Amino acid sequence: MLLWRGIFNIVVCNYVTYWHNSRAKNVAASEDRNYSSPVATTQRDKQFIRAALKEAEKAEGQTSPNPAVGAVLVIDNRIVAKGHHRGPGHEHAEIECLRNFDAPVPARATLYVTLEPCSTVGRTSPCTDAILKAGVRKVVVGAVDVNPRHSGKGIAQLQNAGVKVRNGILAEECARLNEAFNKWIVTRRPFVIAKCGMSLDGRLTRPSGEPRWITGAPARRHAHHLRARVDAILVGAETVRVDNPRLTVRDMRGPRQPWRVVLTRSGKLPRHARLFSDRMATRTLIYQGKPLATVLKNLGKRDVTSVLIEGGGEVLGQALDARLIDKVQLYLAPVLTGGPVIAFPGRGARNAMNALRLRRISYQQIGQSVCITAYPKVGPSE
Ligand code: AOF
Ligand code: ZN
Repeated sequence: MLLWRGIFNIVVCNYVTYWHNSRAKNVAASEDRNYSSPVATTQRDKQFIRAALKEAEKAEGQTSPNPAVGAVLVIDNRIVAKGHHRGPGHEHAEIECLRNFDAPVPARATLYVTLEPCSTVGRTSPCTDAILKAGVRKVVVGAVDVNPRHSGKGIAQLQNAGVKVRNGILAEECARLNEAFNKWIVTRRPFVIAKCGMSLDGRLTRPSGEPRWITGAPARRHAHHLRARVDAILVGAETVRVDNPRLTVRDMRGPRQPWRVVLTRSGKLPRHARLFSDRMATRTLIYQGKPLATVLKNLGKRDVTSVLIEGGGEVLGQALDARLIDKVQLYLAPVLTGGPVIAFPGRGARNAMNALRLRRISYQQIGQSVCITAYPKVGPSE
């Protein structure tokens, strides 16, 4: 699995790099005569792709299994229309943007879009056709769509029809916005986030008789926001027995309730637990006696593009041992509990060389806790 994910990342990264390099030549060739200089063009492109990203973020976490995409139409350095994709079956960002403009598009207009326009019929018809039909002559793209159905084809189609295309503007930011979609659409496996609140000594619970929370309210609120962005939240049976969690999305914009997934070996689960008896009970799935990898594969088939593992330790340990984690979001509270309930037990790494190393690490203080987000390194050479 690790090897496969390594290959996936290398293929995608190399492909994107190759694409950017080959586009770089076209960028110079396709400069509009009116543009002052390549540096000014890039600055302006970044500025408007940033505006398109802001549009895309409006529906972040609500478009699954589609990506979040934003677009702006610019005439004479002014944004004249905006649009974003709202989810499956809804219009794509470019179409919404052009519809919002609602007038003939002059040849000097430029369409900025965070993701390469699609080129084949899906739930909606191809954006490339609509762009050409609208008379758009210049398109600036953030990231290539890694969806094999479109990847590179949309840009090629536009160029073949004489449209000037610049690509790879803020590509990393644009791709990061859809990190879950980008994995799922290529592998059909969900993007896995391991989340937990722990003591400084890596424990998940406090001594019995004390409040069960390790981290403070601000950190818990912060963590809660993650739920609104994923397609499924996964916990082990012991967490259901001990904590009786709701795993719902509360106090947030957008009504989407992620699947609630329970892993159990014995099948012995409290029937009256909230997950099985509240008004969201139909959003709970139970997997009995299945390895985590099999569960994830099955969830991927159900169009689950992202899974948040919320514990307990046993499931987190399994995910670590099987190298199924794509991102960690850990909250460390300034407390030392000691005791046996550790955050990632499992078999553990055989030696330091085999430990899961992290990269792109960010540290954020939230209340008295520190939130660490990071991504596993995919190969020994990184
Ligand atoms: C775009 N603009 O705003 C989005 C795109 O089933 P459909 O027709 O909605 O197509 C979904 C695919 O289109 C999706 O997997 C992704 O590759 C692309 N998404 N493309 O031009 C958009 N959301
Ligand atoms: Zn499209």
